[in-house]
Amino acid sequence: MVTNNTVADRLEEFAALLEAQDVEYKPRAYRNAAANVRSHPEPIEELAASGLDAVTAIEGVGEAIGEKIIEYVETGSIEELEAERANLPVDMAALTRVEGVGPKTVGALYEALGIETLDDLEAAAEAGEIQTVSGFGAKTEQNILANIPFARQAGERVLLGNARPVGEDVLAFARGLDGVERAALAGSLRRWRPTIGDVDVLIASDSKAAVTTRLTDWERVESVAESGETKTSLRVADMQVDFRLVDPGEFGSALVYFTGSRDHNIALRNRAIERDRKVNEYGVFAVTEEQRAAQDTRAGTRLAGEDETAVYEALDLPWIPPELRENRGEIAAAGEDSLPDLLEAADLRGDLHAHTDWSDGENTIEEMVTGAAEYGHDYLVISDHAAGPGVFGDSGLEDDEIREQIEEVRAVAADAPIEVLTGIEANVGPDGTVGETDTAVLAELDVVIASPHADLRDDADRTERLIKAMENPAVDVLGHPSGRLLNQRPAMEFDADRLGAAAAENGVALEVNANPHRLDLWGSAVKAAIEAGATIAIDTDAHAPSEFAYQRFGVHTARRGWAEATDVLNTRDIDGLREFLH
Ligand code: DGT
Ligand code: CA
Ligand code: CA
Ligand code: ZN
Repeated sequence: MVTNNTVADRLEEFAALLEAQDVEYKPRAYRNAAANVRSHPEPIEELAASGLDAVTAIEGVGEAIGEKIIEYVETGSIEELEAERANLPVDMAALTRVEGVGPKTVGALYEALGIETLDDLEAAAEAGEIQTVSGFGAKTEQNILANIPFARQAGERVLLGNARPVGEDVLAFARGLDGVERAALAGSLRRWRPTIGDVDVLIASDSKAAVTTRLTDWERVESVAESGETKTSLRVADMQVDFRLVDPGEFGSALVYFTGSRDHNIALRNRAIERDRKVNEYGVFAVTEEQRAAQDTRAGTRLAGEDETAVYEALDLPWIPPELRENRGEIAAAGEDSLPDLLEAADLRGDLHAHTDWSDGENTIEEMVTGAAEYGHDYLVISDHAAGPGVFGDSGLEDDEIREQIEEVRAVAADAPIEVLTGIEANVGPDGTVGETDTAVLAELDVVIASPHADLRDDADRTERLIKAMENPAVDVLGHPSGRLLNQRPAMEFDADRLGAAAAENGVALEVNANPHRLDLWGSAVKAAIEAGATIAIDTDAHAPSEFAYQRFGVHTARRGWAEATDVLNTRDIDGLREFLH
């Protein structure tokens, strides 16, 4: 099975290898093709089977690239790619995960020092060899060294946004199999962590051997890592998928156990001990001390096991939503019956952050508005980038362009089925200043989003930097406050309590950016900010109408931060929103 993702990864690797050897133009073409293959709705295998015309129908895929794609689908490798790999035998994916190290750096360091792996890179930086290479200084060497641990860890985890669709496909497949009584996602995917180590799927069945065969026979399985009576590990879409098969009567307790988190499970076990009970993946049992010490994991009187709610009830608790199961006070809150009434997707009425082709978006204002209406929103804020430092290229809007866009947005709004508000996204500089837009222009806009895009590890006090931005009277929303890019760029560090308090004081909403590369703010920061009195906004930062669907990642991230509908700005109706903005 060859997936669109695998093909895209190969094309990107090809691009990087060429770029490392200073080849011009081609890398860009290969990257562009990779992005289009990745997002193409039809399976690349089927297109390749129908021939070159079908493959080159994908945008950005010409004949040369199309032939390589077919070669890969048919033979599992690409001759020219193998030749480039032999020319430059480096672990390109791992090395370029180090912030500040791009393909050209990899090429130069291989040429000068023979660096092939992250370990080589670390050893060379520690030995002070990198600063001896022309074009590299001591500071660069220090930065590389500091960024290696992040890169190492980033390589091991997949973005929630990529893992979730894989998990949902797997779950739908499992649920359709003969012999499967119940099935559910478990692990970090069920808790909606921002990154995922592996996909966990729990299955209740009385015919485990037959179900296991049906799982391993699935056409989307790339390889079988392990296959036993109760546990099977498969590779699907380049991810590890762990299946656990359990008796239907133990499905609920197994679901609690395999959903985790580990710390939540430990806290549950301690609560059970206080009540002369025992909880494990097989059930909740009333036990004597003798039974507790017994080898038999099912010793004692069974109180629950089949259903998750009953498992919690047997520990004198209401059911706890999976997003809360991180041992951050949820068991105590549940014990007092004071769990939050969590936000739900249906509570959201609009999106406060979207881009168009006026800056770096792909679509017109009208197309974005239509997309938002089709998604079901009551309102949309158009918030393209303002010109200024931190905005890449020259895509940001100058003051006169912002004025022009305001007119255009109002014209679209006049005929739109939903409310459309004017807005801008301005960069937060290292000193907390917000963009370069004239204050008179900012005052004309309905919404001003201030977001950090660069200088994230500037030595200044980062909390102060963000607070200063929020103190700017024009600012309504602090966008993706940490500037992190998951697996690519660490978060700017700040004190979430102080940030939340300042947001409340200045009437600024803190964004939960729902783009799967960001998820910024994240659970613990949302929780702290809300406790400090802040209002949050769940925004997709959509650059195309299809990206309005990122909203669910923002909703579940906010739920990880214990957010209720009343904590979230865009659960308000348009009048409530306007009231907050004034
Ligand atoms: P991941 O895969 O790294 O994103 O994170 P999880 O939480 O999915 O972890 P994973 O896949 O290793 O295990 C799934 C769940 O199984 C985990 O959340 C809790 C449970 N679990 C696994 N091993 C242990 C263990 O040694 N002790 C306890 N208490 N629970 C465990
Ligand atoms: Ca997992
Ligand atoms: Ca696992
Ligand atoms: Zn944006």
